[in-house]
Amino acid sequence: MIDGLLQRLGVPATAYRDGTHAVFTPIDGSQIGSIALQGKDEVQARIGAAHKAFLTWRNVPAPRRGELVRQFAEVLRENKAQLGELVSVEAGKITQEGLGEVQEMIDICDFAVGLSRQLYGLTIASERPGHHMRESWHPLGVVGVISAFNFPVAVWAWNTALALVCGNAVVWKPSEKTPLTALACQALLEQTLARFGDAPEGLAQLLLGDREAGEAMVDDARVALVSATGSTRMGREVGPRVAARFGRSLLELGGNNAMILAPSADLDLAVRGILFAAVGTAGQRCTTLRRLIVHRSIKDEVVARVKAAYAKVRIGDPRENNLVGPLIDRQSFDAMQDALARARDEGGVVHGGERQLQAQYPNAYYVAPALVEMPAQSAVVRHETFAPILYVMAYDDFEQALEMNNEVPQGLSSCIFTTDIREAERFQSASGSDCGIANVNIGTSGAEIGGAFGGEKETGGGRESGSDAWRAYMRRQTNTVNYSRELPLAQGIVFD
Ligand code: UN1
Repeated sequence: MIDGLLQRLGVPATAYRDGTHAVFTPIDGSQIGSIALQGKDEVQARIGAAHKAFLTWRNVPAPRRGELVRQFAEVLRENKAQLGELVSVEAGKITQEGLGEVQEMIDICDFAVGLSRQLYGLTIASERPGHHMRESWHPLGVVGVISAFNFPVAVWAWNTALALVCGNAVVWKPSEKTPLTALACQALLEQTLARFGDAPEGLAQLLLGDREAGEAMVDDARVALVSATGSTRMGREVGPRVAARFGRSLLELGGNNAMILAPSADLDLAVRGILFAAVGTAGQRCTTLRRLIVHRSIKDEVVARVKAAYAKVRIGDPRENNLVGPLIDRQSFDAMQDALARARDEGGVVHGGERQLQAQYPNAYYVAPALVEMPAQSAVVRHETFAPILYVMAYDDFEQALEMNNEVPQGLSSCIFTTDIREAERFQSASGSDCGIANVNIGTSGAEIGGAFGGEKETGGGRESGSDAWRAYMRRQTNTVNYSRELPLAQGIVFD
C-alpha cells in the first residue's frame, strides 16, 4: 500500500527501504520504511550546494521565481489525494485533515506567487536637498527549516514557498518521525524544478538526520535564517545557538491556548468550536485548545454538553470515517497519562483520557479525549502536553478570565466566545489577550494562511505564512542617493 503511494509520488524505493532508521505508522504501529540518516559531513555538503544555488537564484527576477512556486502548486493539486493519504499514514491525521494540510500548502503557494510581484520597499523623504532615500528588500541566503511531526508538510511549505520567491535556497530537516512525507514533498518539488528548467541545481535540499544533522545546520554560518517549529525545549536550544553566530531565527514553539466562554455566548457554536479545536488532530496541533475558561454560571451546563459531544466522537483508523486518529507514539501516550495523573494530584477531576482499541492495535496509541475539571490553573495546566487534554476552569468576572488567559508561559493562540461586543473588543485590545492569535467566536486552531502565524513569550515570537511574514526571509537595505552637485551632511553637520 505504502509502496504504491510513495511510487506515485515519485519517491524511489531505495530512499525508504535501504536505511537503518525505522519509520512507523501510528495507525497500527507497524514499520513502513527505513531510511538512511545523514551525518554532519553530508549535511554540510548539502548546505554548501544550497548556498551555491542561492548565489544564482538571488539574481533571477522575483516574478520568475514566483513561476516556480506557481508550478509547484499545480503539482500539489495533481497529487493532493496521494500526499494527503501519506500524511494520514505517517502522521495519523484523519483524511479530512490530511487533505486540509495539503490544501494549506497549495494556499501558501498561491499567496507566494502573488507576493513575487509585491516585495515592496519604501521611498523615504530625505532631509537633504537633491537626495533620495529608499528601502530595498534583497534575498537573504540559505533558509534552514526544522519542522515537527504534526504538520509534516504544510509548515515546510509555508517556509519554502516564501523563501523561494524571496530568492533564497532551502534546506529542510523534518521530524525523524515523518521522513516519508518529507521525501514525497522533496520528490514533488524536484519534479517541478525539472519541469521549470532553469533553476540552479541544489536549490532545495532535504536533510534526513538526527540531532547531529540538526546541530550541523543550526551551527552553519551559511544558513542565514533558521525557521524552527517544535517544542519550547527545542527552541531554547536552537535560538541561542543561532544567535551565538549572529544568525537569524524564526521560532514557532509551544502553545497553551485558551478559550474564554462568556455567559452571553452562543453555546451551540461554542461546543462545536471546542470539539474541533480540542480533539481535532488528536490534540496534536500547536494551536490545539488546551484550556477552557468558562463563566461559573454556565460551567456545569458546558461540561455536560462537551462530555456528551466527546462521547460521540468516533476514534479509530484515520483513513476511515473517524474524527480522532492515534497519537503519534507511545512516548506521547505516556506523557498524556503522566499529565492526567498530575492533574489528579493537583485536585482535578478527569473525564475520559483512557487508551482505546488496545486489543485491535496493541502497538498503536488511540485515546479518548480527556476533559479535566481543575480547581485552579495549577502547574500541569501551565505546561503544554501534546495530547487531547482540555482543562476546564471557572471564572467569575471578565478581568479574571483575561488574566487567566495570559497567565501561562506560552502565547500562541486564544479565543473568546461572547456576543458582548465590549468583551470581544477588549479581548483583542492592547490590554486583552497577549497571544499572537486572538479570535472571536471561532476556536484557537485552524488558522488561514493569509494571516501572520506565530505567538509571543515561550512560543518564540516568530511569524510565518501570511501578511508581511515574508520580510523575515529577506534582508533590508537602506539606500541614499545624492543626485545634486553638493555634499550636504545629515543633521546639518558642517565638516569643511
Ligand atoms: C502547527 O500545529 O504547528 O492554525 C501549525 C492551525 C494550522 C497550523 C498549525 N493552520 O491550526
